[in-house]
Amino acid sequence: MQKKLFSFLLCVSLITPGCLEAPPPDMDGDGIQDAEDLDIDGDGWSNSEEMNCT
Ligand SMILES: [Ca+2]
Ligand SMILES: [Ca+2]
Repeated sequence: MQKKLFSFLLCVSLITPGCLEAPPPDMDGDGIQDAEDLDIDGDGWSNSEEMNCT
């Protein structure tokens, strides 16, 4: 009984954080979050190039 309760709580604790946390922003949807993506909108121009040429 105790073991069952423990595994139930373990499952809940593993599943719950994933449900509550919003996924990281990913503008172009390539699976690389904006914070780490060198080309956040996926148009082939890197972020630094777009800063220079709008
Ligand atoms: Ca991305
Ligand atoms: Ca871009």
